[in-house]
Amino acid sequence: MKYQTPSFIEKKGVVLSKDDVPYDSALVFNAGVNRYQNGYVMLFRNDYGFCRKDFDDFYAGISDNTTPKTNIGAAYSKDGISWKVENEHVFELADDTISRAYDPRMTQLEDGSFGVCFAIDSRVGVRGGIAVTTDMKNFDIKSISVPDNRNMVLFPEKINGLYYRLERPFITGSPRFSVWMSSSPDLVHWGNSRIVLESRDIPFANSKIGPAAPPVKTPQGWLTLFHAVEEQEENFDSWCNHWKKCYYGGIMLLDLEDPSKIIALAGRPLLVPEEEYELSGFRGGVIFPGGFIAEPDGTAKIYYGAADTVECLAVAEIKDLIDFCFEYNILEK
Ligand code: M1P
Repeated sequence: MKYQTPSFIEKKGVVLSKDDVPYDSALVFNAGVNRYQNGYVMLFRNDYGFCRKDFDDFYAGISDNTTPKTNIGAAYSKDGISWKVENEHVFELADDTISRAYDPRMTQLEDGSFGVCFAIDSRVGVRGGIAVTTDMKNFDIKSISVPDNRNMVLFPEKINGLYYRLERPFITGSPRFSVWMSSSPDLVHWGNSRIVLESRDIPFANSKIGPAAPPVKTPQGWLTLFHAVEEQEENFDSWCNHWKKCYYGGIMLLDLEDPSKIIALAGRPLLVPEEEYELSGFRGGVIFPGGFIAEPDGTAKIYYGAADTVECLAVAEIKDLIDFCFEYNILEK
């Protein structure tokens, strides 16, 4: 691998997998995580109804049971490391046009409720949904975008009286999708859309990028994770044949008052797939951060899906994350 995860990042390994789920489960990944009551809550993506052999059979021309079904499960933890999954899944969307909702990201809003952003696959394109919940059981859907947009994530505070979200619309005819930002008075009506970051500005992306977890507020700015995709020459070890896309975690610092302005952006990846559980799986080589929690002791927990197969945790000092943005800042010419 041409990059390495910096040494101040401590990878804690897999914290949740299909083996922890008491209902049909093939792949557990791309979770949103937050503090909840006296511990933590995780909403995770649960793909089910198929297994590795189905893919092997598909490529051998024997079967075609490879259409993903997905629901969202909930898990709880006292320490953010050991998790217990609820007996039933908590969220699933499917109707005449929608086939599934996936990749939840969760932000605690100022009134204590949780804004949950999720992607939707539908007959008419990919859409981004926003729901509000207080109990992780009832989800009040506030808005669903027009196609094609996803990877939405809400800021935890209103800025100048408005909600803000990062998002990733799909650009017709280009594989180099960019990160955008919109604002809203009520989580329902979204507008004032602006571009924040272009994929071509990221030295470790030769394809798309996307927003990752809810930004963390620091005195220096909004510390913000994103994912960046670099197509490689070699295949990763994957259920899907010919998977060559490497997904890195990246980090930047956004202006507190105007988060469409980037203060500093590290020109090298923060999280690089290099462990076996990151390199092999449904789609090997994928790191997809969705949870970012600042702890009172100055550390941060970063939760990420690995290889589209398991959910993992990495820990770092917030100070080191900020220093990394400035030390490798590509905006400083
Ligand atoms: O397979 C890797 C990822 O591919 C998509 O990500 P992106 O939004 O960058 O296109 C999503 O399907 C995501 O769930 C998946 O982890």
